[in-house]
Amino acid sequence: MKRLVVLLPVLNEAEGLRWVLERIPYASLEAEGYETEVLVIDGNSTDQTEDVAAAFEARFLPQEGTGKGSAIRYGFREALAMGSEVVVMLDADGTYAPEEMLRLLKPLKQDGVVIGDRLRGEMAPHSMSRLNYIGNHLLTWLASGLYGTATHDVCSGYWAFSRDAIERMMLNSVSFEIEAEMYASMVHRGIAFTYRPISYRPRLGEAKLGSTADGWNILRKLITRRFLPQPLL
Ligand SMILES: Nc1nc2c(ncn2[C@@H]2O[C@H](COP(=O)(O)OP(=O)(O)O)[C@@H](O)[C@H]2O)c(=O)[nH]1
Ligand SMILES: [Mg+2]
Repeated sequence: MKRLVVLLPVLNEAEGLRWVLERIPYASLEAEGYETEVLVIDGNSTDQTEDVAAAFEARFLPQEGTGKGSAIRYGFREALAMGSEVVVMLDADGTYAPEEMLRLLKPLKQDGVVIGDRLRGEMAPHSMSRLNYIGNHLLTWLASGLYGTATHDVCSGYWAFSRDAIERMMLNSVSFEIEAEMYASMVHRGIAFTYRPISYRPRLGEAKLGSTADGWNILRKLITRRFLPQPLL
């Protein structure tokens, strides 16, 4: 059996987290040879998020400070310490279907990464605002141009990683620029990645991403990492 950690970053996501935890396809994962553990990294939620994690017996760790990027980096360190061979990360807000994780796991290679592609997948009505839709396409197009290696969806929040890829990526993102930085790091480090279409639906609960400011932050990260391939530390 291969050890799989499902990594869920959460901030006041009680409703979405319940939705996700109810849908993790344990039986199909086991049939594919995975032994699955769920790791919830919390940005100090003030709602019932922790109770939901406890009800499903998921491992729950509060992060220091806040930020999705910091949460993911912390989650990677913990997942490696837990001996995981594969990590799947997805937002716990009801936008990404846990049932679809096998679409990412099946093509995953020993040292590669597979990313869920919302832009060529099945997007439910009202799952993305018009501004967000344009922003996602624009950032994806700019990223491909800047790095000379096509990305299909640079801000996707649904990824499957081999242990080897996690160990090789060099990251310091604090917030929502983490996915852009992972893309940049994969290009620079020669980590093989591929895309698979996934569905995307409207989130449950309240959005944490303030689209314009975060969009600029993502663009800045793409430009910085183009010329400064890794964090200075
Ligand atoms: N641990 C942690 N998770 C966060 C933080 N901010 C957002 N998240 C989680 O990251 C995921 C993506 O956030 P979301 O608001 O949906 O942003 P969007 O999908 O990029 O619009 C959700 O599961 C959030 O609960 C944070 O500061 N810390
Ligand atoms: Mg979301």
